[in-house]
Amino acid sequence: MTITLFELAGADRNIRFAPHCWKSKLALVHKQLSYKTEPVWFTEKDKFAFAEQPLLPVITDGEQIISDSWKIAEYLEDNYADKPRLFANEEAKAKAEAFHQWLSTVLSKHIPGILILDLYNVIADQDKDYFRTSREERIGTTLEAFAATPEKHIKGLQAELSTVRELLADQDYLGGDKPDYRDICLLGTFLWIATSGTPEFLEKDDIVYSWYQRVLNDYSEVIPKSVMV
Ligand SMILES: N[C@@H](CCC(=O)N[C@@H](CS)C(=O)NCC(=O)O)C(=O)O
Repeated sequence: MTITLFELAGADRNIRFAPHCWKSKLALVHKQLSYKTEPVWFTEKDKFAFAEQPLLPVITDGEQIISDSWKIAEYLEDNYADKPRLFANEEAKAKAEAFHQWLSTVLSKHIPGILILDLYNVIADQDKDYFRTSREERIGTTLEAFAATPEKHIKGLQAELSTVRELLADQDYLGGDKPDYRDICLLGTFLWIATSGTPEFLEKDDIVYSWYQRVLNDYSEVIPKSVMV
């Protein structure tokens, strides 16, 4: 049975930028599962109406329908326990959940200011009104005003990464000597920036940059050529 991953796509349906969708795709690759993807524009929510909620990623696996990147990671881990682990044990899972939460609520707040206008240019024409209206309501200003100082947001992101730097000081991966779901979550977040059109957001002498090159190579089978350096 093939798993299908429904994920957000750009005007060019080969462009996939959504961070939570990246997390699920990377989790599928990590677990060496075969899958196909179904690209979805923001205004094509009818394509996954069966999931009875409006956000992506969604996966289907036979009769199973799972929404939400964290629930998808748990599902894949529980149902494909003989495949490479996303969480080495319960302690690693608890750490990954806390990290996932930190990424979504703390690190990610620096990111829209870096990429929101680039992303607007990448998405389908039929999505632009929906994207502008929903995002301007969320940020309380125009996309153009919000995107006026990307350098400030890049600096904020780099400063926020100090806790990641501490972890990487004496290990190659957030998971230890091999990647786990924490590495996948951070890589998915970085791919959001890189695939939206801002490939350079880390200093080359940053230990996080070295980690980024390492995981890009580890998951290279799904990394767009434009992101590989
Ligand atoms: N907590 C959810 C968040 C999902 C989410 O925010 N998905 C975004 C894409 S990354 C989405 O579907 N946006 C569609 C929209 O804003 O209409 C998860 O981890 O999967």
